[in-house]
Amino acid sequence: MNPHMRRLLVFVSLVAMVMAVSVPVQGSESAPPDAELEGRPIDPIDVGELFCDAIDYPDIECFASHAELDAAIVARLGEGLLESGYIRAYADSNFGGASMALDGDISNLGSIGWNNRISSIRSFGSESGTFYENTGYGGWGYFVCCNQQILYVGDLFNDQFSSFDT
Ligand SMILES: [Ca+2]
Ligand SMILES: [Ca+2]
Repeated sequence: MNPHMRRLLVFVSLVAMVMAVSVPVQGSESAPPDAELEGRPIDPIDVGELFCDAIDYPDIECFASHAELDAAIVARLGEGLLESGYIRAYADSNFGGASMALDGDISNLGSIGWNNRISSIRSFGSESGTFYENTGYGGWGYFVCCNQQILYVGDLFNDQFSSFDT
């Protein structure tokens, strides 16, 4: 390879590196999830098996039971609960199984062990949000609002949600 050609190749690879750094990657706008169970760090995938407060996603605080999660949310939101509101998603129908409190965008529920698992939902206060068929808010949306108590999302939507936004 002659020196001129080598300089050209170095230039082309530098341009490629700069472009790779400056072009934003779709869906990477948020930090990776950071989950804890009673103060100790856990694998974010395990969030799907627990009872977690993901209101401050990507920071997630998990508990071993519904009762502990309920107490933690009341302690956080207190009297302001009805005004601020939040969404609660459950793995099983009738508000059963693992559950998670939500109040912000999550572009990939699979990153926290919740892909295609939600079967029932409650909205507290005036909170509204949309669950989507695909990650990155793609496919159809399932809108939830305003103190709705959805004991079962229905056969069409059961175990289908892959992302969420408010
Ligand atoms: Ca389910
Ligand atoms: Ca899905």
